[in-house]
Amino acid sequence: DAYKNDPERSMALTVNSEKPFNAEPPLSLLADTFLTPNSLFFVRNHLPVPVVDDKMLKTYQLEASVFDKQDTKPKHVKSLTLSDIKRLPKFEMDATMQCAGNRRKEMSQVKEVKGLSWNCGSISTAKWTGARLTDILKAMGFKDEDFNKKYIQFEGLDVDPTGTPYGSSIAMEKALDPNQCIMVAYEMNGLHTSKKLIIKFMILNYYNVLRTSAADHGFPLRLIIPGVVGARNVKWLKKIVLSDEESHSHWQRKDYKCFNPSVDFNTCDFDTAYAVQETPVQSVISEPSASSSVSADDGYVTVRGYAFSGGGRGIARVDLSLDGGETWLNAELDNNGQSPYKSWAWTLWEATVPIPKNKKKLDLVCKAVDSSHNVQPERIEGIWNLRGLLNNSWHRVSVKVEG
Ligand code: MTE
Ligand code: MO
Repeated sequence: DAYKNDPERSMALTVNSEKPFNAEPPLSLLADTFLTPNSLFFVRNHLPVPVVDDKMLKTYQLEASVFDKQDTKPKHVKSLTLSDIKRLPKFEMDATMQCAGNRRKEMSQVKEVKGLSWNCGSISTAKWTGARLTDILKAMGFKDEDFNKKYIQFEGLDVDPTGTPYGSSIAMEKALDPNQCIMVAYEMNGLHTSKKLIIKFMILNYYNVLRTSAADHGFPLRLIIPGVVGARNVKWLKKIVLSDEESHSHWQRKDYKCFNPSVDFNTCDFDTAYAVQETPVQSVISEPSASSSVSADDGYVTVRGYAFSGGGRGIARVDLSLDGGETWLNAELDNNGQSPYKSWAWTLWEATVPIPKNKKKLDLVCKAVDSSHNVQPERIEGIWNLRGLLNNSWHRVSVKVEG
């Protein structure tokens, strides 16, 4: 069993698949806090979690090189140890991770799609601490001409049965742009490898709990490309390659691509389709939940949720409807003080509104507008794609009114 060394997980997660492990927090808890506790952070693994023991940590090296198709072997091979990386200027950022498959379940209800049946919880937020990717590349000693490549590729420690690792790539211009805040994290909500806490928790005998809570999310190093779909944020980061080619990883080339709604598995051409990168504007109602009811006697109902957009675009507005989208009101936004063009984390929103008289049912709908005035599409049909990716249609929740 290749998964026998997988870490323990919180019982609170809703499991979509055991091997590989894929799970999401309950929607009712998700938007309770700006930062998602590590034990509740959604998990999306394609492969077994790699074993990283103390012995391995001592000799852990992040490797990097320049490599192209015509090359017989990698050029300018460099590496840094974990302590080298921890000595670089510390960079800290709150960022939301969202799987491109978030809300796939709703898309599959329109027409069958291939993929894990995620509800609205394959999204979570953490405070990441680490070093900027550009600082790492500079410290490795790459020269200007090495950066004249079109792409930068990333590989994880996790491998498939043929020994091929999980991988991704992004454009070099993006990787080198300091405004994109791309980083290699060694702490997640302060609990990744923070020595002080480890000592404190070792005394409390919680050391292993801590270890396992970060094991699923990339311990000891995890790439964070904020505002870009989860798939490019390589966990257990081991290797970087500067190249004129995109990553050869299955998940870069043969997956995480969208097609028009008429394209099926017989007609899709993965080679010419664009690889998904920045995530589109999204919002979800986390409370009340779909099967619940509200009491007319209370007079008011509080509706809450999250909103998020890719590329650092902040949330300008969340519109809420109680009548299926006929009329709208504005929700109150809490973006935790993020700047509108560098919003790497979600915005939580809330509205307390009078329950309309003589209604048996409320048809709640939310839609967000980002700082570029991108809006969510009303219907799924127009964005349906065979892999069920990037469902950001209006989110609808109907609740009964009692009394
Ligand atoms: N990195 C590696 N090495 N292996 C993986 O399977 N899954 C990706 C990404 N990085 C993955 C990976 C996908 S599709 C997503 S959505 C995010 O990690 C999920 O991150 P999380 O499990 O920390 O929530
Ligand atoms: Mo994902």
